[in-house]
Amino acid sequence: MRGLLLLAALSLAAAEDGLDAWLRYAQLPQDVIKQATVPSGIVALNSTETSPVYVAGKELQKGIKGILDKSLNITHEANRSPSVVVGTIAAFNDSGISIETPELEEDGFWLSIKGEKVEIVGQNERGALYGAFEYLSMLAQANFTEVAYATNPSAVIRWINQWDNMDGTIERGYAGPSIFFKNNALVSNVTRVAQYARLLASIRVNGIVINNVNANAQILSDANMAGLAKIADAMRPWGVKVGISLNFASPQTLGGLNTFDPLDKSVIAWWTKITDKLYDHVPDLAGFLVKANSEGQPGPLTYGRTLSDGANLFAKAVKPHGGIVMFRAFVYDNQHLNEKSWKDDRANAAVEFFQGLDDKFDDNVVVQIKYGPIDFQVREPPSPLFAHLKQTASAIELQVTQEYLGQQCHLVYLPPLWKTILDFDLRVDGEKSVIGTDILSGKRFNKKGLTGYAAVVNVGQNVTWLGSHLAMSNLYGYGRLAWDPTVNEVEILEDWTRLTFGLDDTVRETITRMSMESWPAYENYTGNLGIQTLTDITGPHYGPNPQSMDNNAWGQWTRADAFSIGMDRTVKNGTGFAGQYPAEVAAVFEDIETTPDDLLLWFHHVPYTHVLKNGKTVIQHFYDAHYAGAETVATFPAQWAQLDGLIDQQRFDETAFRLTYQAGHAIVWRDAINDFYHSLSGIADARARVGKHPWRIEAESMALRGYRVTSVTPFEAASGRRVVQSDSVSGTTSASASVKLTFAAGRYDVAVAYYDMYEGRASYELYLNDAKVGSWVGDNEDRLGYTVTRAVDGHSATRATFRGVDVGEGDVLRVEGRADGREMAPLDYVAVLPPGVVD
Ligand code: GCW
Repeated sequence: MRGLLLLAALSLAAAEDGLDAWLRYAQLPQDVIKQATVPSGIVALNSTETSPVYVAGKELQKGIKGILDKSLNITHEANRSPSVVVGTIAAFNDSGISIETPELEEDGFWLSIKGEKVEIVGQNERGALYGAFEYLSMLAQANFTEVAYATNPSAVIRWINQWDNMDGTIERGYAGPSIFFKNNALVSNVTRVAQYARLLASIRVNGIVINNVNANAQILSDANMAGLAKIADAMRPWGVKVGISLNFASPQTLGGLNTFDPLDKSVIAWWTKITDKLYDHVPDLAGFLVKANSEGQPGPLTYGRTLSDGANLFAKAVKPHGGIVMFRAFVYDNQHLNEKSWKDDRANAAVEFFQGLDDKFDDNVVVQIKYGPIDFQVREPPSPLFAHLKQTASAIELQVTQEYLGQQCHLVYLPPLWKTILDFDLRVDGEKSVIGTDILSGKRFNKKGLTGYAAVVNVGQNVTWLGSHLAMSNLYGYGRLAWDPTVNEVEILEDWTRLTFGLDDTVRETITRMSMESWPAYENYTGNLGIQTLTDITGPHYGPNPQSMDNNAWGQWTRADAFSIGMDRTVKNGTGFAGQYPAEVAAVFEDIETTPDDLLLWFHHVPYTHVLKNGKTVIQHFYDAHYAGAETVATFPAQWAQLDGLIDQQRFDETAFRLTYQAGHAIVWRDAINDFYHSLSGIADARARVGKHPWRIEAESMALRGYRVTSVTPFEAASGRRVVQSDSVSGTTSASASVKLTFAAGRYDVAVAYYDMYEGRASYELYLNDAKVGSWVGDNEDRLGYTVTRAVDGHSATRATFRGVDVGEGDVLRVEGRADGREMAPLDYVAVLPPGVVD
């Protein structure tokens, strides 16, 4: 028996924690290894330990050992044995190895695999390292084909923006504290920083801004400059340059000047001096990122100067050092937008603020534009600003951080969303102007050779980097698309899955299928038809709260009333936003007939009874989509269960937990949004599901002991608008809610809907006729990284499900809840679900 158990344990893959992400170099099966032709040694044409080529040599050694179980020696001089040789074009030439490569661009490389001879030639050191990672990626996927090709990046800027605060917190961080900052200083232990740089190099990211765009001027203190130098030293061998975000008011707040006017001589002198000093510490600093005059941040407009005056101030300071300034287009006034005015529109802000400035920016300024005109919503049209900056260098800002997209607790694979933007043809001046291949590549306009990509990423100390194993496909996908925006999103996923979880077909097919279903499902159960995510925009941006979108100056309005919904952004009758696009595109969005359904409510204000191109009314589409979305993710736990034993237990269990949570939270979303619009419009669901839950028993209707009934805000965050909460304080007696079941005897799944808040770990027990079915603790704050709240609301709403429970007619079901801290063991309902019913 013992022996058997041991064997079983050995045959399971060793537990993995996710730290190595897609760079695991897991050993291939012996029969597969046999098919590989392995070079007899490694030649890295640079012997300086901090050079990317040296690092590439080490990485090749590590990878080949891991994947093929072959130990190879590294030398730094060319020799006659058939080796894998890695170096720059210049180094190849110097060492007398004749190579014939097509023209390579900055960071590009040539990869040639012929028998035991492998040549990896970089245009620069970074390119050589990228080529080494490419070769290893092929080996790890058991791809032993002979190849000879060159690849060049679509754009020179491929950056990450961390929104890390100096106190170690991360704005919109869901994976633990910062790996860069602690206690208002840069960290001294840079182990994770170097590991991160390795991951970034493998996806060809070449720059990172490490502090929040809501920047703290203290980043420029002497001590912090020294700390920054250490970070840069840790990332440099991986070809990743470091940059920082600046606070526009620093000359005043840090420098003690009485102004931060960008045209003031003392201000210019201050920035010049501080920049020179920074470059003394970090000679290859990538540059600065600036958020100005946005959401309360200071900027040039404070002094009646233009945005270009502001950007050029920094551009001039970094110019002599070869640095660039990423100046964010996310400029809007969140104080003075007024929903009462039909023409007010936050979406108009970027183009309006940058109007007339196209020829005003210095050469080394890059305007960084969020993909959509509002803010990383589940669906947006592309920012029209991409069509307006013809002379100014520009970059797109994407968000790997799932701020409005489930905060890494929901699986949402983002490349398909990004592709709706990258593949969009803006038809500037009537000519093909696809955002990815024409505009961001710098081919369509004279962009001064500077274009590209930035992604907001919230990597934290969590060993999985993003808090979720599956969320990592978004970081990987970002790098792949920034290099080549035409690469197919399924291909990206399949590569990532093989690298992350191994070569099993079921694993690859399952993860690919779920991931490809995930964004459409998320859109279905959150906000449809271009109405935005419908989350709590004044709070955590996580759970449902549609009414938070309106009646405030944030400008993410839906203009929903009892009869109609949507933003009229037409020129003829609305905010005029549609007219910011080039003529051909403007015409499509101006006309309700040609506006695609999925952006209908972005551009038009219509009655709930408006009939869509798919034949449904707007309101019925809302209802149906929400049911469909929740049903799709309800299949995720079962899809994932197929992988039990095919991947390691640790990542299997951690992911199973999140997918089960997501399935429950999707029902929270579904019911909240449907109840809200049902109550607002008074229009019934044609399929009679909304507000009807035949398998549900509301907690407030159960026999209660020690529980009292309370209402919730927003009302739609609770089934039946009410919940029960324990009367007893933390740790004392438990409260109970019980009910005699009247369902026919049979096997059911029993779900308990409850709320899991911050600062409290209430415990629960579920009984059937005094026999315990199961127990759980409200400890999501320890297990999931989303922005937790202290309230009974759409963020804290969650479910515990017990599958396959035998229920007899007349059985008494009882939930016991024990309060802890602020968490008064809140219960919403119990659902006794026949197989296949999602409710
Ligand atoms: O969407 C908003 C976020 C803020 C963020 C801001 C920005 C860093 O909610 O957290 O601030 O966008 O992009 O500047």
